[in-house]
Amino acid sequence: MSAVENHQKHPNFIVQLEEPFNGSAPLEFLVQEFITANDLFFVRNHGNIPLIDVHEYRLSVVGMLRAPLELSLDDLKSRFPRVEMDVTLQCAGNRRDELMKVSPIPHELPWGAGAISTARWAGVRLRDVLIAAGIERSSRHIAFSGLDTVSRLEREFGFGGSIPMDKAMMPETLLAYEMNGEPLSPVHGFPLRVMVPGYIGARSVKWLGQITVQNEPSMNYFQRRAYKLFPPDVTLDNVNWDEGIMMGENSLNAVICYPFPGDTLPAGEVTLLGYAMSDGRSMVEQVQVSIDDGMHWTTAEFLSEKRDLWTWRLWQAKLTLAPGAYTLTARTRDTVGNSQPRDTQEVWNFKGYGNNSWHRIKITCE
Ligand SMILES: Nc1nc2c(c(=O)[nH]1)N[C@H]1C(S)=C(S)[C@@H](COP(=O)(O)O)O[C@H]1N2
Ligand SMILES: [Mo]
Repeated sequence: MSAVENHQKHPNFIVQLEEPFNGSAPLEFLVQEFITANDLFFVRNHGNIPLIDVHEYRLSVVGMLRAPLELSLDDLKSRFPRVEMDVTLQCAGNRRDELMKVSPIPHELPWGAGAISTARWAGVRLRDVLIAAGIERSSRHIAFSGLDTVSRLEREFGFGGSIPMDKAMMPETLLAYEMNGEPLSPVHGFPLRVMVPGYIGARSVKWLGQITVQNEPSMNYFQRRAYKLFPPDVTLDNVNWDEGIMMGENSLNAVICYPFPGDTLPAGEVTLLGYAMSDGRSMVEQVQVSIDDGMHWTTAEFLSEKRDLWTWRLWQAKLTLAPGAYTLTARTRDTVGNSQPRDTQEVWNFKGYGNNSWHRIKITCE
């Protein structure tokens, strides 16, 4: 069986890496539906895919709590109300390939713009579990660790990270056991994962084994070293890992999914398709496209009415193009008027995270 079949993915799924398994849908598949089908949902793994026996499975909730808990999946389902929510998950490495053209980014996966997908998640609210465990309101961070095995710095441990207590107590932050009406598949974190809407994907820890309430951010490699933002002059050779900003919220982003870079299309009316994603603080208000690098803009039309902080908005824009070569540019604005950085150079960082510069693709019309 191929890796794609083995992990229940679509025949057109693009495998970034087989071991550990990483991949994403072709962009034209991604913008077909508001909800991404499970077999097209991107996969980002740093280690193995643990096969967990749900009967043996226990989630431990420990740390600064009056009543630490050990919960089976059935305990979670029966003790806490079920909630369903549409959430778009975006990897911090989405659009890294454009940063790599500015300057090399060694040891990282060259994600295109497909490291983003949307699902309807079902699970319980993290806050309900923390309250049942007697959380102390003065505690500051909620740390998660996964039951997978990752090797870094000659050590083996589970992938982990943390979020601030305030975010953990928000009603949108879930412990999810279902994705689009099905139990999580092994690659997406069976039997339980965290779902932190509005935050980089890395905080949505899969195969969740432990939740720890503490005063400091997680000591896990993926909180302390990876997923930090550094200025452009910092490289692997001069980095001080104690500096850098731990990433939390996403950045406002817009992408053209159709046409594709390098396409040759008949001149005349061309319909662009794409997505726009909020930063988790204010909603996407408008998407615009330009053929003259931002001198003039055409406003795109949203393909659905739904507008919230946690999901993408799919859009289309019709342009009439005479024969010639074009650079198509897209950008979005949110309800408070924030927009995106104009140039990729501005956002370049040696780990290649958070690229939300204006998306540009080159096409030709004949
Ligand atoms: N345990 C564990 N959780 C994890 C990861 C991982 O490697 N191990 N990858 C993280 C990253 S970087 C992202 S972007 C999302 C991807 O979730 P998905 O594979 O369901 O798309 O899972 C996050 N949770
Ligand atoms: Mo990620």
